Amino acid sequence: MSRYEEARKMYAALGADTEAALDTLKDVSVSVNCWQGDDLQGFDSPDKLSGGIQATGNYPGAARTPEELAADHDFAFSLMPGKKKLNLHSSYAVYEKGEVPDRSDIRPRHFKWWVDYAKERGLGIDFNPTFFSHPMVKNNLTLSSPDEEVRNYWIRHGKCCIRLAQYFAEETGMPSVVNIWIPDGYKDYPADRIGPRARFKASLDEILAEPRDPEKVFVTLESKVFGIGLEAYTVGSAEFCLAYAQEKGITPLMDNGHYHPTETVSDKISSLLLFHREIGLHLTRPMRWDSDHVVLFEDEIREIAKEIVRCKALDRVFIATDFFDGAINRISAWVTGVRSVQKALLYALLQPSEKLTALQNSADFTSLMVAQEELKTAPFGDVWDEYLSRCGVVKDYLPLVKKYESDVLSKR
Ligand code: RNT
Ligand code: ZN
Repeated sequence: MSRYEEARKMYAALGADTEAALDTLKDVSVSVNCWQGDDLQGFDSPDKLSGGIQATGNYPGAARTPEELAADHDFAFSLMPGKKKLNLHSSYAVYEKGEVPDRSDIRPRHFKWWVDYAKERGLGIDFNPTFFSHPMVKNNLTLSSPDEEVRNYWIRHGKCCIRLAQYFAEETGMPSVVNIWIPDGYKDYPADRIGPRARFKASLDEILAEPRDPEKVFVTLESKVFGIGLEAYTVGSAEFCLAYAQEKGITPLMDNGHYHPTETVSDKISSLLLFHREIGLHLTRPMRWDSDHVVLFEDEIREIAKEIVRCKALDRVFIATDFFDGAINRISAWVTGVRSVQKALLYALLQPSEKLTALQNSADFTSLMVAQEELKTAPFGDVWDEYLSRCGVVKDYLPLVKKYESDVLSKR
């Protein structure tokens, strides 16, 4: 009997159906953050990364052009099983030689290059306005700035991005998630906390006035607790973003690096699912702060995946990765991170949720504890390997990444 056959029987004895799990997983799409490929540098501004976020490390071979980034995507995607979506930032616009980039006037032609790329590969596109790493971010403020010139510049940017998402959805035939996150905040105690939030609210209202097809374009709003250099106050806090999303009927997005360290996103998912048709997630690995380390197959990511599965919400959660590590081979980082998310989903699909819930409801917490512990040492790896082989993806990707590094990356 093959290892998988053996595992299938062992899981069946625990109450889980491996065939059903494998079948479900292959249709779950993960939106892959393009910015792991170049430490979030983008193509439209020589400015260093700013906005309270940081990529650290100077591993050689980062993509410098759309062609290089696309080639790296192709290679990385070939090593990831399952469905993928392309997740772009507006800073990855492709300009003609001599054209001066202007984020307040980005048009479909600046993204036609990526649309062609996506269409050739049958990929959908998610999108992010880029409210950072730019000279029009003044005093760390964008949509909440008291300077109307600054605020209006970024409102125009937001509107452009909604129009672009509509264009992506129409061209690819797949919905486009357009995620708004602003870095705005203060390093030290502000004198006025409500003013910036009121301006942010008014700016969002203007951006959302942009027409769009709500079945094709999903606007998400991402909150944050604090950023580096912005420790005292964050305009787009959790309360602000949740209340705003609720009132305006847009989609809340939670990044699991954006909460106080003892809060867990896994515990928040069920609450939001009771009040929103869809929710968005940015999956990352915060190491003591919002460090955006590569996602690994760890407890909290498994717990997040379990919540999505147990709530039967795989079709209501926009799952995206958000990490950027410049200290290691960036392609390996991409593959490890995305595979970790997929592993967590498979792990979650192999939980006998109904049986466990029945134990909880009958208050048999002793049996619940034993059953949950038992599952941790079930032969998960054999089911994962089976998934990779059914998807036609190699298990041991590192030799291929090393070869790509010497053939391609080392020549950059
Ligand atoms: C920053 C947010 C945001 C960015 C990306 C690049 O803290 O998490 O989502 O990481 O937009
Ligand atoms: Zn994020």
